[in-house]
Amino acid sequence: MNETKTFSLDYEDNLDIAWCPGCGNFGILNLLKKTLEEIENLNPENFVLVSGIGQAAKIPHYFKTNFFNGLHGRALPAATAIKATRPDLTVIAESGEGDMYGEGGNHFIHTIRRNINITNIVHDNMIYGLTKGQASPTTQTGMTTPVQVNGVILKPFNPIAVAIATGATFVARGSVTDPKTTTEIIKEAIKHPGYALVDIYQPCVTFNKINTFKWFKDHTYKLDEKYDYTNKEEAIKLALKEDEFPLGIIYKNTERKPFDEQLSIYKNTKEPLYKRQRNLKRIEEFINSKK
Ligand SMILES: Cc1ncc(C[n+]2csc(CCOP(=O)(O)OP(=O)(O)O)c2C)c(N)n1
Ligand code: SF4
Repeated sequence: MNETKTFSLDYEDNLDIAWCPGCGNFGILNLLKKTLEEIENLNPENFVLVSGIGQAAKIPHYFKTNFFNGLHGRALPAATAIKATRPDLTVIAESGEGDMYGEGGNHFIHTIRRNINITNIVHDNMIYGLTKGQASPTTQTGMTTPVQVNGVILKPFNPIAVAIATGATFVARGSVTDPKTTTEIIKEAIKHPGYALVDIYQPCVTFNKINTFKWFKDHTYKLDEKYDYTNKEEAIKLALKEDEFPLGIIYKNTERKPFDEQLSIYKNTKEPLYKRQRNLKRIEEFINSKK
């Protein structure tokens, strides 16, 4: 293994981690570190973690690597910009489901449409944890919260079905109740040449007393090895099931080219923009041509 790797819990002893004991975020943090350590040729130097705002969005603070904290819901546009200027970097956009599907819902759809070559990890605890337990887009119908005192009246947002229907090229679900499967999924998602969604179930032990660790264990199952994730119709059918939820790669398609491969700026050379020589004469000519 490469000596320069430092995706370890190096900072943990010195930091007061702001998550409740037992929070599912710890499980995702630990498995992500382990997963990144195991990926060949991946180092903190060629990796960026991008998040928004929330409990899940604090994940880069406990991680020794490059990171960028966007505004609430803005992890994906920031990740897109990084990837467009530095296609040589491995980029993970990671946040809570409120951040990605609520405040960032519009970006979720359009990042999928563009097929940006990033991995989008969503910590799905079915609640707004940071702001003390209001309903999030994936909160179940009927659940009472300090704001939805008569129970949530909306049907939950289905990220898996929306992602497949919008043209996502890699759609998967993990859960902290099954770290092994989730680790395998993340490795495949990072390798995937295009946008990869990994929605990960995690309990919020403080504000969501319904979707507990046991609930996620009881309502999920691992997809059979024979399952054909290239069959879009079957994947949609599976995504629409609302009683139990499959863990694994639900849909994958490698036919669509990722966004940065289609940008004309990278047509003749893959060299990232920051390394290229500025041609001041050509810039001047361009400006003059617009006068
Ligand atoms: C534009 C904007 N709206 C609302 C907020 C308040 N806010 C901060 S975090 C958050 C919810 C985060 O929930 P989620 O993304 O599910 O993450 P969790 O805290 O559960 O990990 C909200 C509503 C904000 N910071 N900015
Ligand atoms: S409130 Fe919920 S999401 Fe936030 S740290 Fe505590 S358990 Fe985790």
